[in-house]
Amino acid sequence: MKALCLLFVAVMAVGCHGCSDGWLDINGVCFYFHQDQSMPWEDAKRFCETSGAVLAKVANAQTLREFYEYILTYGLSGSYWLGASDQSYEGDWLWVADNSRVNKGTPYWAIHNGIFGWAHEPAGGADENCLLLDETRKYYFNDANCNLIHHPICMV
Ligand SMILES: [Ca+2]
Repeated sequence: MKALCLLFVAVMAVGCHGCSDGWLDINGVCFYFHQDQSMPWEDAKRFCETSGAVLAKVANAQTLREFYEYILTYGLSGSYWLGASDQSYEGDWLWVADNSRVNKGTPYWAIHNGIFGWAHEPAGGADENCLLLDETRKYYFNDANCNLIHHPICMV
């Protein structure tokens, strides 16, 4: 998207407008937080795809930080589905956007207090195979049951 914008500017010598109104622009990647829509993970994935988008990928720590700032700035609530799961192979988390691996640990995943002290999510095993930006975990990553009803974040 960014490269396309730069090319467009270079060739046409006009401004690049980036994301559509209501979309969050992070370095030319556009995100929409659908707070008015709630559904299971598979439906959220399809919901984004039917509009030519994809369920969101958090590509780096800056994206996670900007998501959190956006949520605070606009007073959003609820938890949001992200486009990753370990449904194909337990414990192997992949982004649907490009089939790349989800980074583990800090600064992405929430921590929980288990039998052996503090540990990072994911901890749900085969019952929790979908990636949630979890309101109850200060919007860090958490593995959740895919049938739960949450809001989609779409990405183009
Ligand atoms: Ca799992």
